[in-house]
Amino acid sequence: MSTNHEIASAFSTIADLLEITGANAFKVNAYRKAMRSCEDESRDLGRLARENPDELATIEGIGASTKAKIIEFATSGSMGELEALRSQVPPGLPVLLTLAGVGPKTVKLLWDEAKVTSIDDLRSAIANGTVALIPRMGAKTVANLREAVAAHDVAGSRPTRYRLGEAIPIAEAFLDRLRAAAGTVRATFAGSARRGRDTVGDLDLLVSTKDPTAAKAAFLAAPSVAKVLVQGETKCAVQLTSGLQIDLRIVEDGAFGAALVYFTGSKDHNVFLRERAIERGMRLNEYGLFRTDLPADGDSPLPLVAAESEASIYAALDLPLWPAELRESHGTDFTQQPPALVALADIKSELHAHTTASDGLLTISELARLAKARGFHTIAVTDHSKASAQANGLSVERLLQHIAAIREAEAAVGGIRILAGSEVDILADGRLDYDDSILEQLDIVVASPHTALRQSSEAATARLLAAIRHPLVHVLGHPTGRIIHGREGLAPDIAALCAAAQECETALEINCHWMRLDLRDTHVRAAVSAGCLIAIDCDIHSAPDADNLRYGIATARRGGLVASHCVNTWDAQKLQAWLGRKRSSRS
Ligand code: DGT
Ligand code: CA
Ligand code: CA
Ligand code: ZN
Repeated sequence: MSTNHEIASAFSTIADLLEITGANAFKVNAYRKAMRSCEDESRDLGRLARENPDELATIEGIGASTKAKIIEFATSGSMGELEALRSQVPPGLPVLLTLAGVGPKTVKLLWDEAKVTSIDDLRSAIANGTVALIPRMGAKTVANLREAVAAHDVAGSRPTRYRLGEAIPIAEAFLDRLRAAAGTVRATFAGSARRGRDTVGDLDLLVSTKDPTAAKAAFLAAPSVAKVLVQGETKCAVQLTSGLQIDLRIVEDGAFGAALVYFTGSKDHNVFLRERAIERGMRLNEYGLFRTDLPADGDSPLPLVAAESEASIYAALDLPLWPAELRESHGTDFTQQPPALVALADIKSELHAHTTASDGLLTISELARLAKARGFHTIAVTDHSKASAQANGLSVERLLQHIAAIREAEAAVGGIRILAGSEVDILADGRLDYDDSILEQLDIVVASPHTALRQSSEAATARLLAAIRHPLVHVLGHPTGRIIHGREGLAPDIAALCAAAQECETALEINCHWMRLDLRDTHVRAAVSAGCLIAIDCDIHSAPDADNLRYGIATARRGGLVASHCVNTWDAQKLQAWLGRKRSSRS
């Protein structure tokens, strides 16, 4: 996956540098499109380029020229065009692009008109007033630049995106404030957070109200606000002490649906919707969908077609209402009916949880009661295996005692099936951490990689394939071991894993913890198209971990997962039958 990310970022930089050096927009857009395709691709592009280069041309958004560059990168580790473009601009110039809200257009203007080629240059050009004198440079842009330089000086290298599970609780807290304000009708979050991306650049909130002043006041007065960036009648923005930015739009309730469509995005999806509107003689913007094809009548406003709800707008565009998580640009045909995506309420079991026996905080009974309170029919106790010594992994002897304790707890708690399981380490060479004779005694086996997470893609593929094909393994836990903003994790051949998992009826896990979200969305998409089973599990170590389910669901939905392929949605009987098929020697 890191190769894909490297190629995507090379394309992104090429696009930026082309724009700065004044190349035509068509070429710039082609690189941006290729960049998104590379980010979305679940197969490793480096491997594909080396082993099956013709396949590259079949990827939506990859043309002859970008295909050649992927091959060049895969074989040489660099791209000649990128190096050439870099040599055409001063070395400090690309750094300006890392400033918040500063894009290539502004950088080009600063360079052309004020000879600004570094952040230091920019700081002094702002201070001595040169920047304000640049033609086509508005006062607002100058203010933004000043903010951005100041933020850069304070924050240095803070990660620029926030993890979903860090951002959503903040969004909810702000929405609570807005809902409590006088006059509020509806309040929700939009943007990438609503689309369920694993990280968000900023939060986008939307409120409809009869009292905009009250909504604005409630928003700006939140204690975590460090700085007010914008405070207009319909538009506010703040930066929190954590650095996270929140944008707020205040609208009349009649236009809530139009605003929600617009601010949910993605930008590409919005472009698609607007073009669709134009084809039908209409115009779509954040205020509504309007007719434009009626005879002009002086200055009277365009007739409104729809604005109040998302459903009314999609319907008027002759489209099914697409779930926010799928409003991305994967070459989706939005005129087709979307899949009936898995939802939070479909989940009926948790198959990956730890207790005080290894590194969890809950006893078996506490865990079982928690699962019962959530309406689950089954909870699996899957403590760590012996190789995970740092997590107090269980020796064979302790595991056998633990199984007995689980049976006792099941009888004592009542009303919920407690599976005796283990999260067994997949050792670096693909062997499992317990012998088969031990694994056979467990109701469920989750096999996960915890160590050697920097091994080669080839070694990782072989290692994980061995676990998937192991006849006693039910679930492959957090398959890559990535930690968002922490470590890349393994980069296995996802297509090969999916093919084997499908064949062996081994479920691939979406680990719901917001630091993991592993499988990630693109991997889920590959798994869904291969027809794999998916487990959506919270990897519970303490009670609040169970609340991470929503992030795993969001990831599953981004991958197009339907309930029938998610083992956690099955009733007890169907789940038991699947678990039992991998224990046929005992039944
Ligand atoms: P992020 O914040 O980087 O994780 O991603 P988003 O998708 O939340 O992007 P953001 O916050 O810049 O804008 C929120 C939504 O507003 C975006 O998904 C679509 C809409 N939007 C913002 N700017 C534009 C634009 O220039 N054109 C169009 N068509 N839509 C825009
Ligand atoms: Ca956003
Ligand atoms: Ca935003
Ligand atoms: Zn684990």
